[in-house]
Amino acid sequence: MKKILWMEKKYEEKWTKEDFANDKDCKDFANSEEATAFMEASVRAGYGDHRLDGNHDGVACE
Ligand SMILES: [Ca+2]
Repeated sequence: MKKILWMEKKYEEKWTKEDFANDKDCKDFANSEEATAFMEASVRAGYGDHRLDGNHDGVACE
């Protein structure tokens, strides 16, 4: 839980609603951790998961 909170803090202000509104692909992220943080933030903001987690295990672009 602490790690998740830290991740959210780390990425908290990285993206705007415009980023969430544009469809993102795995190539738009440096790594899986960043893609997962984006996916979770986008879902929280109501913009969906951008289909970044193809096998639905909660980890994007692994
Ligand atoms: Ca996955």
